[in-house]
Amino acid sequence: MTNQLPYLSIDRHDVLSREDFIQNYLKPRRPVIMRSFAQNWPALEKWTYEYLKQGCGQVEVPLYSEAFANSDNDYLDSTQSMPFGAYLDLIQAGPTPLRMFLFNVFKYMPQLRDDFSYPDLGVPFLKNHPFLFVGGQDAYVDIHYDLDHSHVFLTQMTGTKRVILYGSEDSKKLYRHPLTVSCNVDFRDPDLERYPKLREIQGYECILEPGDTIFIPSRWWHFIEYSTAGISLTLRAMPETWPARLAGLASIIKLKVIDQYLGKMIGEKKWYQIKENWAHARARKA
Ligand SMILES: O=C(O)CCC(=O)C(=O)O
Repeated sequence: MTNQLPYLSIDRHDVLSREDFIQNYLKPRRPVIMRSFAQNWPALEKWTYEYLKQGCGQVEVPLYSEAFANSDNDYLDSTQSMPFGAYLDLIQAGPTPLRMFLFNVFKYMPQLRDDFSYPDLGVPFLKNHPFLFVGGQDAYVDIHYDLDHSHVFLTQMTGTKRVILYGSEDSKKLYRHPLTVSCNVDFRDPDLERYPKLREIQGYECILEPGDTIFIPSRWWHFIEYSTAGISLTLRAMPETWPARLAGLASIIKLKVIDQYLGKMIGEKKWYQIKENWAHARARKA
């Protein structure tokens, strides 16, 4: 039987002004879904599977499938590669756990940059780093938050996606692995006997449809499941203050470098088990 947690819904706006966004979502760090963010983007019509295939179907792309829950995989580890066009055919043919992560499609099709814009929402967008995410039905991304503490604006272009979010204050009760931005819980069917503290925190859930943009504030945990095959575009923005930006930089150094070093020293599997035990000890105290 599937374990269900009682999620709250996420605010949704057809139109959200800059001021409302800043006061009610950016400053208090609350997620929100907006239709107005991408309303004038030609990309929503133009970026069909066929169009992308014509533009860069031959490019060999890394693919991801393994969860990092229940394993010592890193969420940035790819498992295989294939030409982008063949991969698009694969996801249209039926469900597959294979997905693409952080794909810089603009390197191969720079003209795509003219098909979207950055709305003025009072945040410093990282304009050199728009990324495409593509996945087959049933693919999923285990819960994590972005290592560099950036804000995420994820726009669904085609297909639908289920998103589950938790605030950064819930890290310990999510059994976060120390020195990482991940944890071992599989949110498709969370094991509440093994992770009882999940009952004490409140998560949020939504289904994203084409044209929806979700704002995931800096350091918010996100789990993503492809309800159908689909494509989304993610724009990122730096946190507003310098201390928060420096904390993001420190996070990259601290988490990535130290975690990898200890994994090599101790052995990946043993280090993973140490982190899992440590996460349980911290959750019990939380
Ligand atoms: O939509 C996806 O496949 C993953 C998105 C994600 O995790 C992110 O933008 O940080």
